[in-house]
Amino acid sequence: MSTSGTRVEAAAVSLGLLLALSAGCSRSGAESPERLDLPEYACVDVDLGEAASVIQTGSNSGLANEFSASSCAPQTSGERRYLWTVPTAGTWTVSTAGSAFDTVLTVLSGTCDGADEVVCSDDVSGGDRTSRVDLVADAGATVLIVVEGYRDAAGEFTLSIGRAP
Ligand SMILES: [Ca+2]
Repeated sequence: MSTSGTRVEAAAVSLGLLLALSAGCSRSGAESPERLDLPEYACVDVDLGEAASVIQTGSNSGLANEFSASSCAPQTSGERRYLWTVPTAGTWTVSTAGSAFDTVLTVLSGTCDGADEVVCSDDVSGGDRTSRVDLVADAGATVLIVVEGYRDAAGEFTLSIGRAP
């Protein structure tokens, strides 16, 4: 009886592993191109998928100003937009620490045409003009992350996402 119980358990474990692997494969295989082709995410520059740790460098220099809806600061600069799917429930920190200019960071839920601001940040402090937000989210939630400059500020930036400390 205990032998049979062990077999069942082992079978269940490997089935679970197979399911997890195939789900992971289909997600990553479909990811960037297909998702960005969806009209509701046409504004997205980079699909970050379900990454649990992100460090992306980018630049908003010379880009068109297509988004000016952040409630944190006035912006006329161009922006970069990221799509990110929250990998596990909890509190996540999104930051532009290390950026070379005065950034504004906005996290929105919804699609490109109907996005609602969840949280935004202009300056971390009076002496630190980069931006940082903490986001409490459920697993699987999809958010748009917009990095831009205060007024017309532009340059090289770093976007980081990770578990809140
Ligand atoms: Ca700022």
